[in-house]
Amino acid sequence: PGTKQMLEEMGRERFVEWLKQEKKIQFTDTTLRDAHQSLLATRLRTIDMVEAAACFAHHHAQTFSMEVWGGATFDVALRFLKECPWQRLRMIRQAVPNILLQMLLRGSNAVGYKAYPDNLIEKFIEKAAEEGIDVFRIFDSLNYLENLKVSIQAVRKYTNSLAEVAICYTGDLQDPKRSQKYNLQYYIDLARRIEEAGAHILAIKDMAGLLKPYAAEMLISALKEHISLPIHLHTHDTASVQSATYLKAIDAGVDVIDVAIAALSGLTSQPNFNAVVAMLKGHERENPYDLHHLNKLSDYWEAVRAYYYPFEAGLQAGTATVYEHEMPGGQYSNLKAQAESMGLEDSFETIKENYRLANELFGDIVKVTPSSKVVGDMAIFMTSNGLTPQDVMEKGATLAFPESVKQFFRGELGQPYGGFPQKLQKLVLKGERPHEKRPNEYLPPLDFEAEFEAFQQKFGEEYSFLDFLSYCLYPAVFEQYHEHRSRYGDVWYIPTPAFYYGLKDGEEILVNIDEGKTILIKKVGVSSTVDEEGYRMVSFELNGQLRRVRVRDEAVG
Ligand code: PYR
Repeated sequence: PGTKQMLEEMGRERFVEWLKQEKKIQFTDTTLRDAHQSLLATRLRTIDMVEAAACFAHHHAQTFSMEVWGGATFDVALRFLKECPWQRLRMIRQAVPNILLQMLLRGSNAVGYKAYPDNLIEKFIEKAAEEGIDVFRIFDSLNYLENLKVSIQAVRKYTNSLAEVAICYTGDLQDPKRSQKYNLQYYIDLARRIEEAGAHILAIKDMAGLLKPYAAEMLISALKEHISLPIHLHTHDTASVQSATYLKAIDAGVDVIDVAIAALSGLTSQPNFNAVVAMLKGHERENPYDLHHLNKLSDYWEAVRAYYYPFEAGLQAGTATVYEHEMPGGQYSNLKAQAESMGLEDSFETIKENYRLANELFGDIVKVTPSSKVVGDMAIFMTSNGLTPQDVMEKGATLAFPESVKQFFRGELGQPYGGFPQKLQKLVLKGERPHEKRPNEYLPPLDFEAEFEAFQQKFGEEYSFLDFLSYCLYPAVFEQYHEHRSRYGDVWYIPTPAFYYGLKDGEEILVNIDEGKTILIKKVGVSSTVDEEGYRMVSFELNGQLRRVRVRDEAVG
């Protein structure tokens, strides 16, 4: 049996005991979530995932879990791919009946960027578990435990799934200066409090790839000594030494590690699954895998990755500058794109340096979604206005700080460890009073019955309660998704090259529109003229029959 059946049969407590005493190192495959979030701007489409997921689950059934949902994938599915994230989860669950499915949950921010009402967080967790999530990896972008408690309790109370609670790793345990604030004692104390709060598993979330091999040995050994939870290690291979970190962590007793299939691994993604399996050959904790088959799966992903080339993050080789700026793997490419869109592409080196300086100004905070965006926005603000940290402190009273910076200092993300730097907080807030409690406490609960009814009246009864939850998290994005869907119907089954680049004249594609139902589309051509309303006629053959449709030419104003 796979881990899914084991959890169901054993129940949570016995399953956790099994995991702790299991000698073989356990693997989480992140290919369908963090790997493409960190390499391809989260753009991987469901159609490219499902068969590969089934094939992986069939051939590598000893895998601990597959991370397939949450983080940025929820937003991107609706916003850019015009896909329903819940449908994706359901399809993956069908394809993977045997392995635990895992998601990344941003605690009080769910899968968004701001705090939501507690009862929305609880309902989201309950429904995500019903639709297939077995492991909730819950983190807070400031390691603020108060922001995690509602999620931990919801997993325990409303589901049979596992609450895996993450400590975000930052700084450098080996550097006396960088470990003044985030030292071994900090991590041990936080881990103890996480254990007391009811976590089933502890995750170390090294979102920027800062945990070097000897620091990992130090950290995992200390945690194993002080807490009794199984430990799951997550990292990004930005500097390209993280397989060594895994080896040291495995020797120190870590229970599970995160890896991605070779073709979607490395650099800002997770370490290479295939290579880590090969590295552990002969190790006393080896968990044997069919490496040849993992390599074949990687060939599939290499071919699929080519469809997504416009979204490539562009990093060519490992970079140790990450130890200076500490930018998370998923942020690097986004910040670069943000800089380019503002005409600052030549200033990216300055932005990275300002990122480091902004973090210092903020009192050295944990940087991961959404706190990393605050630091990124401040770095861009400093760069575009030519401000040094000294300028910020001297002219702060007259500066219009970015909105995300104001939200941070108002306490809308929670309370940073060690508190806010008070002088800067006053300069940013200009007399406004900050929150002192967790941000969700200020939000009234949702009235699900009344609001779901209003939602269906607005969008139609074909939308379910799950769609309603998408709407609650992302109202404007959902509205655009609905508009797109009203015009074009479901688009998830369009093959990716056709979805992103359209068809060439004469090109034919086979589309699976439903189980066992296939249509053949051949593009014939497009009229050379645009009518007075800005439309062109597109001719195509549908299963051999000539059809014509009027399509708006978006290039015409
Ligand atoms: C996310 O929140 O999306 C991360 O990957 C940290």
